Amino acid sequence: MSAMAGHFLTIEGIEGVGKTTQVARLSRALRERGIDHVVTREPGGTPLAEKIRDIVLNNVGGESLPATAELLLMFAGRAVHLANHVEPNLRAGRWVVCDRFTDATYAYQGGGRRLTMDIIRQLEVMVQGTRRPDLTLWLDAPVEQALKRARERNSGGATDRFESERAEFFERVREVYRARAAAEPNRIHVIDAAQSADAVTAQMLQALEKRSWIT
Ligand code: Z5A
Repeated sequence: MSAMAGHFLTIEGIEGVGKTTQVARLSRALRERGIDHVVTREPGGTPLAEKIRDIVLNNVGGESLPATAELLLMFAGRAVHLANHVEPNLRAGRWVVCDRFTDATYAYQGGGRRLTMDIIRQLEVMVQGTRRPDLTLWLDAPVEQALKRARERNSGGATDRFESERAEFFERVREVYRARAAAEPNRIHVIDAAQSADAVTAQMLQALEKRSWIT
């Protein structure tokens, strides 16, 4: 990373845990401190990658999407997002705050869909080279609590391919996040997302202060 490069910060967690809420709050806190940054998400983040997101999340014409195709589409979108948005912004010295990244692939396609972790690792190297997040904030809360938040938010609305999964699926997803956080404690910072939104924001800002990224 050059001296000018920005920080690559990713936010992870299961469905409904509060990522979207917290990314908006974090962005506000960075703006107040005059930190130049972009907020983005995966799958998606550029016009082309958002088209791929639409294919992955919504049942196009009701046709089934095999788990292997889902995995490849996640990495196809990521290749586009990295080349056209993430890397140029980091090079320009901006922070990139990304709602989900490759930890989600390990958690959802590896844990949830039970695809082989080694294949995910190979795709990660192929698509990202050595690019990894500088810091990942894993918002963790019990599955029931997170799904309750998601249900209340969605009430009456349509569900996507992941939202219709059962609690056991999200328990497997959470377990992979937990294992990855234990294996990489310097990169993955665990945030107790069962608390109030204000308390979660405070923990996130403390994690950045601890690294002297903000004061
Ligand atoms: N996916 C994948 O499989 N593989 C990959 O590699 C990648 C992604 C990158 C993207 O869906 C799906 O793609 C995702 C995994 C998969 N699916 N799932 N599950 P998405 O981006 O549309 O959805 P999401 O990432 O799951 O996020 P979400 O459902 O939008 O939830 P959230 O962003 O974590 O939560 P929220 O919208 O901020 O909050 C939910 C509700 O709770 C809302 O009403 C809030 O006001 C409320 N809330 C938030 N925080 C609190 C607290 N602290 N207390 C009380 N209430 C709260």
